[in-house]
Amino acid sequence: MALLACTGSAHAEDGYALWMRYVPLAPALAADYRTQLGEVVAPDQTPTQRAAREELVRGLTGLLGRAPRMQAAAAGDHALVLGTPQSSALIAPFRDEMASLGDDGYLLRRTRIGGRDVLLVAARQDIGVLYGVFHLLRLLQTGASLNALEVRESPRVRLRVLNHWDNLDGHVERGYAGRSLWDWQTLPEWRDPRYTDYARANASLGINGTVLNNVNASAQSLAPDYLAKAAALADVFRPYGIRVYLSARFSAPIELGGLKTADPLDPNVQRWWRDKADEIYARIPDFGGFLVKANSEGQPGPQDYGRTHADGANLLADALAPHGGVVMWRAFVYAHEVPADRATQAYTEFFGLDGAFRPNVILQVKNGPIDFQPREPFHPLFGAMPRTPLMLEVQITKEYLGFATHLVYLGPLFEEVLQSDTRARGERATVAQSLAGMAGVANIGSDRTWSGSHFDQANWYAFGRLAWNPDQSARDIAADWAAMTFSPDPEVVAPIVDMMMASREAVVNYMTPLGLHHLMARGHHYGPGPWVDGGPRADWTAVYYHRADRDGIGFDRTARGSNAVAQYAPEVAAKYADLAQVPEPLLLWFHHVPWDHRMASGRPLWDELVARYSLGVRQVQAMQATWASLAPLPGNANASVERGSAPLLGSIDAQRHEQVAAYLKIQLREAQWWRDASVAYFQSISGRPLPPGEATPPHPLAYYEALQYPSAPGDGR
Ligand code: GCW
Repeated sequence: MALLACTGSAHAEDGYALWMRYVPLAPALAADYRTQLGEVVAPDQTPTQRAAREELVRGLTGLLGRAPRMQAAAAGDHALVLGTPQSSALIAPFRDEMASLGDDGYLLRRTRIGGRDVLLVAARQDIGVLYGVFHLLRLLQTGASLNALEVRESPRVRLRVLNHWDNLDGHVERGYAGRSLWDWQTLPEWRDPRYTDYARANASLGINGTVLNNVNASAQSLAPDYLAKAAALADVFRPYGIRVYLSARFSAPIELGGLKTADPLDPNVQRWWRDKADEIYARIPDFGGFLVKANSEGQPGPQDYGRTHADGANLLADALAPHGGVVMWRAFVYAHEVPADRATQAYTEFFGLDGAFRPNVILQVKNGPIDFQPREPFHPLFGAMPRTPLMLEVQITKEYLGFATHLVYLGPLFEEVLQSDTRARGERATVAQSLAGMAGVANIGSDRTWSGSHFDQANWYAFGRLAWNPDQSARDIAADWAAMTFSPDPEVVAPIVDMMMASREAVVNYMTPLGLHHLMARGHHYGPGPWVDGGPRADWTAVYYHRADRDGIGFDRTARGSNAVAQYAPEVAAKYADLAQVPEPLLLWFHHVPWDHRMASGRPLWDELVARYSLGVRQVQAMQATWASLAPLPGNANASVERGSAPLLGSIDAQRHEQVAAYLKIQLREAQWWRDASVAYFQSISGRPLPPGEATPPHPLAYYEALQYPSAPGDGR
């Protein structure tokens, strides 16, 4: 309802509707679907049943041009039947064959019942029916055939969770999409309809959990007044299968409880957490549990008391266990007091704790060993903790990938880590195979587009789809998204998908090619800062990571250097440690390499590095050209807005086309800035001439070094 209200003609294509636009399909297709679907038989006794039914009505009305006929029982020749064995007599006969679907799975099937042509959206639980409705709507939105439809789906990953790094004052740490979506001031009384649309969007992907507050947590989030607010959000999300979780500050027993310690072995501390858990469950009976960042980047934790991470996690796990809650304990732990290579620290800290955690603890591990860089190798903890459930944490918000203004589709990045073969126990074992959960640091805020840009919606979308099934292809997901978000016309989808698929490599090239990492400006991470040195901690500087000198560049993580390679399974370690075998995209992650090292292209490393930076800029220009080819045809855009329908062949509506084009201009300017500043800096170190044909940066290095952006968005604080 809220969505319809908000997407009247005035806002027809402002991005608010996400991939759930439900604009009219081509008339012939719509007519065909109308006949095939016939009347709708759907229960409406529970909130989730009503959510499924309403979504279906909203979707069919929009896509097919008129509201479906709702019936109590199938009467006509064709019917679309929704339900579970409990809610529908028509579905009950399918009970046995749905046994293996699990609680969240569903079945879409074209079949005949009592002489009628029926399309079933069937599941064991109401939530599966809602997921099935979204799947069916996706098929219609992408123009798929419903003939002989037979889809069985169950999620491969149990916990599919967004992490909001939202502070209670509305600031979103590393957020580039406006302020926090949660209006703590007006909760719990006012339940903004936007919360419902947020839940719909997540349910459309199968996302089933949300951590409301920043991992750099305020203890205040656990205070009674904030729990009442969180409970109101939980009420809104519940029909959509989304559980609420909270980030817990480890020292909350001191700050809220007035205790003298937060020592996990102290009986008073244990009692405090048990009482707190009881209090939370009294308000939120299906509360998901806690997410914890401890003893990392200044956060309190068990090590403050000489205890281990397992002691800390188990403390909270014991408090939650009687209620069925879980602890998602983050492995993003490093300390600058420790002289070891930062890339090795999480593994060193945790791998010895395998088997020491309670069953309801899940270790949440970032995709790579440093920090959400444009490219990292997979984290060595994957495959190394057979007795501990692991969650993969990825960053949907683009802290290190150009914020919301750079068009970077993260599907290929997520896919790359998910398909990485850890060679655990010497056999093929991808990261995707063993996941207990996937967490995505959300890019969602108060911006009208939700995600800060139209294309950043694709990253939320891809995260959700991959969390459901981590073996899906990023390209296929992009194609679905583009069809639903812009137009199912193949002449629109194909170029957009190509552009999206190339975009991740482009950003790697113009920011951190060939395995370089963490070269962003200090603090806010906006723009290039390869010269960043000094300050409070070495592992927050760029020079710590690139180690460029007169002779060469790169971080030696072989046995001659930090030996981080030894944290991988032997086969993987051998590959990464060998200059002849290491994949070129990870070369400078693992090796310090002379400037004249011969690359696959035949060029010396120095020339290749400069060429990569320039290539990145050209790749953005190519995206611009593709986008320009999709410009609205004269007269078309307005017509489509007025009709509220899809744009005509080969074009995008003017409103969104214009904003994307403007953002691509920003991206090109900044890609050029990255290239010029980086080339100027590395040339000052290598002392080598630019390869023939490479333009000299327009400014001296000092100019780039002097640029300051104290008000860049999203900073941590
Ligand atoms: O990427 C870094 C960010 C911090 C963040 C931290 C983390 C929430 O720069 O802002 O803090 O990671 O993941 O804990």
